[in-house]
Amino acid sequence: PRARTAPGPGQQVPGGESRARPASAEPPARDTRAPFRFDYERFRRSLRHPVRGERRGEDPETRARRMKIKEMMKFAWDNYRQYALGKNELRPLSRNGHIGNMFGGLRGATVIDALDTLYVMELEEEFQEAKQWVEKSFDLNVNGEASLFEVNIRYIGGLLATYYLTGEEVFKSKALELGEKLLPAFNTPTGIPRGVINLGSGMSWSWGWASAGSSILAEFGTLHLEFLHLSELSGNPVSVSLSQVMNIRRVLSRVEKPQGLYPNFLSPVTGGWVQHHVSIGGLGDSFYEYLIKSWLMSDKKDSEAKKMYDDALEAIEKHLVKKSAGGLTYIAEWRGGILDHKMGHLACFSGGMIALGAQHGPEDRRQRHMELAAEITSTCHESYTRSDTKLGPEAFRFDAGSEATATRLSERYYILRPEVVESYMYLWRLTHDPKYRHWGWDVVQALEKHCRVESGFSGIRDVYTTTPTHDNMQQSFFLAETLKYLYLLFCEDDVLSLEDWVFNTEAHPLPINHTDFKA
Ligand code: DMJ
Repeated sequence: PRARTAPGPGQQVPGGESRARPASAEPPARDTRAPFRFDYERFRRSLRHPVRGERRGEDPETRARRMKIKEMMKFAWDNYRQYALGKNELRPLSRNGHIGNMFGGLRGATVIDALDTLYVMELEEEFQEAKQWVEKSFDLNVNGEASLFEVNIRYIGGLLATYYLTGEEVFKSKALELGEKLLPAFNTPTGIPRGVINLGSGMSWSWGWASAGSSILAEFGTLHLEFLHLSELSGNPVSVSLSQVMNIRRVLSRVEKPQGLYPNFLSPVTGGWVQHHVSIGGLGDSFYEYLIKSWLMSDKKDSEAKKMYDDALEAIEKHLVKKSAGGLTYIAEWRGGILDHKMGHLACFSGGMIALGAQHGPEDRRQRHMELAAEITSTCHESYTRSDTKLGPEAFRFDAGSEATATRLSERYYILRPEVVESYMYLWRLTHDPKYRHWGWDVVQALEKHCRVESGFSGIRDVYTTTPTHDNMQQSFFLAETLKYLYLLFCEDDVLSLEDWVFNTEAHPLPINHTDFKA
């Protein structure tokens, strides 16, 4: 084996100061050190548990529930394959495909998002169907406007995870090729990428709806895990993808934070905040998630990420965590110092994140954070139980007499989102309190009753009626996340063990860097 020449995931770029290059600057000089090769076999040997587990001893009911969730996955996949293969998502009522405008001409979002779930659930035939589509039909030579964030978390995340799980080269090479196509988005004066990129021309710009040409915290702050792995697999000792995300980290660690909080909108030109809206839900969410997961993925070496996470959580606890009149703990949003007493469904991932982060630290803090995580998860559970369908709304509020219920017509929908069952899965693994499995099973039954239609699963427009209308969309994250987290909730802890894997924000497992995998 060659001496280690490159930083692994979560470690600093040598020299540490290379900034992403401005649009007008010269391209970075190619690194002249010898390339390395990622040693897949060595990586597999470093895992502490077989990826699909090996423990026995579960009771028949748990097994039956897991099998039921596997059946749901097969049903979702079979219908997608039959009516929409090669499109991005299935429209289960009209039985056709949906392309959408987030993926810049890329197709097969559901295939890529489903791959690792099919693999982990041992749906072998279906996994082979998906793999064949990637080999024969997944075309990266496209020309369209893509969300950098969505392409990264779904496509890059799904391809990387499937490579690590299976060792099949096709997934690695597609991930690397696609990763290269995303790099021009970083050509801004600060190196903070813009949100939209044309995958053909490399031109990038900000979302029209984002204030004053700003970039979104949850978008540029949710690249770190995938880009570190792209760097690790690329064979380039100091890869561009690594220096780009380390630069984002540097900008964020240095910028002044109001009350220690991170607003959601940052200018890619000046590097300053554009608006003081803070949220642990949409627009902010996965930035915080990637801080703690960067530290975990680095095998707890990336202490800068851990400190940023600890400081951010402290500010959140101090300024945003509230208790309702009815005793429910929630995380409010913050608009220039004024609190908005609302939680989005998206914010419900935070129960799992806080529980995961709580595992490491002094005992008193650990206990406080585990309590906070359990309370938030319980509040999110309340948002489900207080609806007629037993599924939760897109947003719920704690004002004007409401307690974990939606007050606006426009916030009553449920689009098969995963965040609540994601928190159940983490809380189950970290506490083994059986209530989390009970709550998860309630969700399975509600999905079957209200979202399962003849040809797939559909979101619903109103969770507060027992006869909801369907939105005719089977979101790809339903297969990547919702069904995967539900399945894992009824697995033994060694299936995709938290000792070996961190889940990206689309639930794609990426390995913890226990050792040096260079050949
Ligand atoms: C997913 O694509 C990811 O979890 C993302 O971080 C947030 N939204 C959806 C699911 O709700």
